[in-house]
Amino acid sequence: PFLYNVVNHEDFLSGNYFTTFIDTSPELFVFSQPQDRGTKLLNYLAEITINGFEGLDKRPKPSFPPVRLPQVPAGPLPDGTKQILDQRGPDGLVAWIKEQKEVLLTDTTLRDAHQSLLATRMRTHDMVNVISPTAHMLPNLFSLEMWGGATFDVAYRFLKEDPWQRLSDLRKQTPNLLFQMLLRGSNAVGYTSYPDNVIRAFIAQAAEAGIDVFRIFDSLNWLAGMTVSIDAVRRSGKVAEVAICYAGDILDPARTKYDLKYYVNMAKEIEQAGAHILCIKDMAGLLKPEAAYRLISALKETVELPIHLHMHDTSGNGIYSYARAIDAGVDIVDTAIAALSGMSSQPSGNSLYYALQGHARQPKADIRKLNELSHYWEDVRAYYKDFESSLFFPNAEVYQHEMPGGQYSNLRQQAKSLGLESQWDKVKEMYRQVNDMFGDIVKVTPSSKIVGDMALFMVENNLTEDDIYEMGDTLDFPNSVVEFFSGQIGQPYQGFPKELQRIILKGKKPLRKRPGELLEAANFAEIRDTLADTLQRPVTTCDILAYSLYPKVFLDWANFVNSNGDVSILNTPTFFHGLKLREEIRVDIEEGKTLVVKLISIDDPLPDGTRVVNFELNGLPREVAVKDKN
Ligand code: 3PY
Ligand code: ZN
Repeated sequence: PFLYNVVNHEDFLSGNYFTTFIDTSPELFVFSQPQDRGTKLLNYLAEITINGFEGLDKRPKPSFPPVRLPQVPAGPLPDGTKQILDQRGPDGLVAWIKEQKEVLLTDTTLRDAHQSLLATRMRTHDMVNVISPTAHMLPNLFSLEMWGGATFDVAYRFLKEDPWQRLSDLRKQTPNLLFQMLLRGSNAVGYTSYPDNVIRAFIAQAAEAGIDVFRIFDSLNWLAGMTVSIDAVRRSGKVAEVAICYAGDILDPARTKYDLKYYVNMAKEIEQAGAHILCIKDMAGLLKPEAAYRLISALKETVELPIHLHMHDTSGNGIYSYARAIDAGVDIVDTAIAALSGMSSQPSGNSLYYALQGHARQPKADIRKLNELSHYWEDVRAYYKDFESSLFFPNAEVYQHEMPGGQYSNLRQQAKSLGLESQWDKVKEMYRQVNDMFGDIVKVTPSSKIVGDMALFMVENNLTEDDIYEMGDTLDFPNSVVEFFSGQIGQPYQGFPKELQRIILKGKKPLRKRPGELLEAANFAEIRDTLADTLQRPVTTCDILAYSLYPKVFLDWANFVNSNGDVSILNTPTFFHGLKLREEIRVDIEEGKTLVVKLISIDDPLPDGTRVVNFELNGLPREVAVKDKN
């Protein structure tokens, strides 16, 4: 009504007014239909109750005991690293890190842990419920890694929620801890190269929305793929943590490509490029304990930067490698809360705490609180049983296949969908063989996916390495492989294997430049216009950026929201399984506004397969018709 008063006012209509806010805010004039959030929510609940959640086997809604949510401790929220950054800036933060005697911890529970264990399916709802206790109970953390990597597109694509909203909801309740994200350099949070203006705008917006530490990597360890990001992070006043992805094995004299010298040189280049922190990103968990000691020792002698070590615990040796890295002086390590740690996830913070008992660098943490938080995550993890990865035991085979923690279950799923599940051992072997054919490359999103695609292609078509060289001219290689060899995700260290490149490109000339330099800049104004029609609400910069990265994924999500509303407010069992007969739920749609929804009955299908689902919404009967797809 307020807006209508403005636009109907006589002075406004005659142009006799002075506020520039109105002139410069066209979004004030985008009027959406009054939304009936209750109706939209019933649409979703009816659909899920009848047809189940896409991609999940439909089964009766399981019962879960109440989660053990820790109480927020009494007393004010303790200050943390966020205050240090805000008061002293990135350089002040770096100086502070170097003064710490104890090793610092980054907790990855909200990002990499569930990306690696639960196919990235953790919903904002379950994060927000525990964020205030976390902020109170773990004030000594260096940071919370809670955004980026695959969580961005999975939020829109599968969870039907807005990752920017997640960031904002978590930020509000965590004023004391640094928020950290994983940024794939010129691939941002996507799988392909984007124009420089998209990378810059994305970083500026993420910084504005609450990200403090940007862990930047390039999937081929190509520094040129990271320089735009480093510059943009520095301009935003935030912390540029620049990663070297760990590849090869510095303990194996036969693997000369990525030797200690390689890491030392790259660390120097990263320091010169303006990094605040150096990260060793061991995305597969290949850094053996003695290698960790030698690598960190050498880097400590080489650069002034604090060093942050990221590992996955696939082999089960993670804590041992961390302990050796800590002896060598590593400043920060990544751990997850016990209940979401281990295997393809990060080593457990709870275990590391005890592993370093009696050690001068034992991290500052309250172990009882870590355990309480772990109880919460143990209960919540049960909601996501359907997404559990298939890796149930420490698997030292990772030293052979070298697959990143986040890829293992994904590739296995892909193999299954191609009917290759019984040949999984062969796929793993082929993965390593493809790596060697490609010249022993760094394997992390997106380069790891390319190696995986080629391995599946070869197993599916029963091709050997010799076949590729002998009959490659007649083969239709996967798109991602062709893109890789044409230089579209960057240049690998020591270049492409020439013969294979010639075969795969079939005469096409590869790119030698940085792809971002050649891509046409995104036209944000045009995107804003495109989105205005679809969104039925003012278009935000976050929307424009999400669309720039993922046009189709974003539009699908926007259309979903138009029909179903904001489903992130549902509890997780209801989101995945709908309602049981006679079940009643309370849904807080906004502060002080609650919907009470009860499923009364489901009618038999009509001849066209439609069923009427009968609800009570705030005590009043409501019907929704749904096509039964079973
Ligand atoms: C990602 O890019 O999502 C990763 O987690 C890489 O390790
Ligand atoms: Zn990781």
